Amino acid sequence: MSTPTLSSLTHEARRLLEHQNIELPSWAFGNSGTRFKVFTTPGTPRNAYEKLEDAAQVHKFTGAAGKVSLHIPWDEVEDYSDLRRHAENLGIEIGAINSNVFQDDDYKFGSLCNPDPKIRTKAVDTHKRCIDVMSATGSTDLKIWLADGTNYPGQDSIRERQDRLAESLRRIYDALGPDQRLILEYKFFEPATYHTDVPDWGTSLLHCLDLGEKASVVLDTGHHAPGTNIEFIVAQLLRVGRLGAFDFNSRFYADDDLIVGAADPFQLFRIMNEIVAGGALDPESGVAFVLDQCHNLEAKIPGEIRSITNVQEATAKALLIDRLALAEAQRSCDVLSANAILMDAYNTDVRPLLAELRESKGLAADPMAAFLASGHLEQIVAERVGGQQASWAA
Ligand code: PSV
Ligand code: MN
Ligand code: MN
Repeated sequence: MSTPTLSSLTHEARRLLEHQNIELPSWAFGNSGTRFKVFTTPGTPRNAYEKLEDAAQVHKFTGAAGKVSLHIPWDEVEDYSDLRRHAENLGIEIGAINSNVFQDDDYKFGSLCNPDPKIRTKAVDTHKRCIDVMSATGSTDLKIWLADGTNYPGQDSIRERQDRLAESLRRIYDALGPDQRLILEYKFFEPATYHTDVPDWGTSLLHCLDLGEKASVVLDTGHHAPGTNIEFIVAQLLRVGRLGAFDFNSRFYADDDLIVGAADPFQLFRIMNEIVAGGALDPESGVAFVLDQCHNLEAKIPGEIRSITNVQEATAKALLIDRLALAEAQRSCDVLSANAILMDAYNTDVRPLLAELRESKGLAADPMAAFLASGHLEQIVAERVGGQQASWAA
């Protein structure tokens, strides 16, 4: 494929690319690290307000990052309506509210699956508080990731824990407002090592189907065993209308939370191919595209800008696939042609096309260069002292 320009895109493909909106995690802007060390970065935000200000910079220069996920209580503030106003003044919105039921001593043996009913109620109540935060901030998504699981065979009943989970989720689900939904993330390991209570998309989907239409699965790209065909899961969940959100990131070994598209850009392209094929890029599709990353070594705002441009590149390539020719090759079982059509799109340099798209929206062609030249990094280093730690070390 010769180097494509904006006019190489169909009207619909251009519309989808222009309106692509990728949600940023507030915790990407805080200090984070590994279990060995959290390195502090000069200029790190000291509170949720400043995290939103940094997120707004990513949106200002990319035009494609208009929402921010919050994590409660990491982003605890006195007045959530005021935080919402702050976001609106910055030209962004509050996205998913992430519950935290993994940093309290009471949750040593689990939260929603804990054998003790009092602890389960405490965890349910935490989620009800998150629903209040959603109502105050205008957020529509309650995102649940649980650290629940066991380390040893026999430690607890796997089956009873599923029953407790179903009952706890039901209590949370019943507290949702009409325009709010519950999105349930899975992860096959960590911190529990023998079994986790929501290890895979099948378990998450079973609970979501049981709960009702306002429950969907969250697919975090870092939460699978090596070699897992993630695009198959995407296709399967889209088929049944239960892909609620992505947590995008990259992994080399475990749940590394590195910049999306850095470790395996081809995998990201294959995922975006299924997204485009399934019509899920449309903002009305109900699929939220969210980053779940930390920047331990690199600067945080530039790290998020690179992540957005990586997703845009994979998306543009997926939109350039000649779908009519692909369908024809697939129908006639022409294996090599079908594969070549996909690879042709993947091997296309879409950076000039995206630069053109940005300029057509009044943005700089190169968001990274424009941000670095803006002086924002120098300004926050001078103004902010004693930045906040983002998260646990995982
Ligand atoms: C822990 O694995 C985790 O990275 C999950 O992916 C959550 O989405 C995130 O933390 C925030 O709670
Ligand atoms: Mn995640
Ligand atoms: Mn994770």
